[in-house]
Amino acid sequence: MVCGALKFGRFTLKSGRTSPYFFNAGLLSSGPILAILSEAYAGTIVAAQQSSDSNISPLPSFDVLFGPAYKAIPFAASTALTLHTAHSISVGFAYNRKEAKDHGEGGSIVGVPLKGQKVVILDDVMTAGTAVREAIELVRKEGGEVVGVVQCLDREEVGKDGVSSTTREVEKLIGAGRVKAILRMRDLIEWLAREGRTTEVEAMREYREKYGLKD
Ligand code: OMP
Repeated sequence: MVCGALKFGRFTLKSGRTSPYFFNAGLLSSGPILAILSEAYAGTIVAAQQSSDSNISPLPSFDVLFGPAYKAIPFAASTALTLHTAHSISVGFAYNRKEAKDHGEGGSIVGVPLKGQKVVILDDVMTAGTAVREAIELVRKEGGEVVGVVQCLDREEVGKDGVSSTTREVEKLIGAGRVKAILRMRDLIEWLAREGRTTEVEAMREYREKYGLKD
């Protein structure tokens, strides 16, 4: 099913970097795509929990999936559903409002309360790590403990210092081996090469030389 979520051209990213590709997870918006995507998130979580790699501690069991507003909200909800129906794992889900509400129940978090809970942040894309850091701070402010991050796409880039990888930097905040992804930039390049899309592969490799992870 083609939904156009992966585009090639010239894009200015949140980090100010000019990228030859852009992944718009907002277009992953149909029932069939959501079913596949939530199974991919759930499968990534389950595999990380069952990891037998002696160098990396497995992802611990957790209580809540947190989907930062806006794009990750439906993904967190559908993955919580899939974890239950396909893997018999019961977790809650929560997300933030971008505008805090000052009436009714108030606050900026919707869904299960995060206080005292083990939380996995589920998000769409990670580049220089600004978005995921904000989410980590939000969860911590609410009294939750972030035990993992699962991205749909890890662009495998360096962080804001331009030296160490964003993944490493985020793992310094939440623990080694705790940042997972369904897809990485290397998977996109491999897929494009298989499809014979040499122009895109070249552009991606050039970009990776400049901003790709170096450690
Ligand atoms: P960082 O905050 O730099 O990690 O960038 C990640 C965020 O940028 C994502 O949450 C998206 O809002 C946006 N983004 C994409 O959606 N797709 C991309 O391919 C690249 C970006 C981006 O701006 O880096």
